Amino acid sequence: MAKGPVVAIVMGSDSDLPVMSESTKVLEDFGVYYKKMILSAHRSPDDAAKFAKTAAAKGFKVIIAGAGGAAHLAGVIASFTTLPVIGVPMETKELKGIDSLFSIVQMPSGIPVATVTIGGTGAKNAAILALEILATNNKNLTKRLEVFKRSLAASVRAKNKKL
Ligand code: RP5
Repeated sequence: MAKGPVVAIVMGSDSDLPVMSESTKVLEDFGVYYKKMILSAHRSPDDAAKFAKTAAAKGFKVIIAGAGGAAHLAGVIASFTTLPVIGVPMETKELKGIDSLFSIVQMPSGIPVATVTIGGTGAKNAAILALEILATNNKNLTKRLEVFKRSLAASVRAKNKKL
């Protein structure tokens, strides 16, 4: 794995940080370098575009983008890069994150964003998906993901045994 950060975790606001820390926890567990940034498609669009245009040249391999409400960050970033972009819809007070989910998932033909579920589970799964993308080129990471999947099966079996 490269020494610099290979996963970029971007979010629309510092209010997204508690949810997006579910992504950082997973990457830290796997020892994968990441960089987190606050960038807004609406409040700092020039900075978001600049980041997206230069991300590949900086060595990033995958981008995770979390945003809520009219959540355009992942889509705007995807429009400026060929790197895979994973979108995490934030839960919102008014519409419970359905607004964020629909904003992220309904991309036009040609500009995909891999959209995960709303909230913390989505942020966690976004990191696992990022690891799976990186693992296509990294046998060591593949093995560690296999161990992780076996641990999930073991935990289900343990719960079943307890019933
Ligand atoms: C979005 O608006 C952010 O991603 C955040 O989820 C939401 C609310 O932002 P704040 O008003 O808390 O800064 O752009």
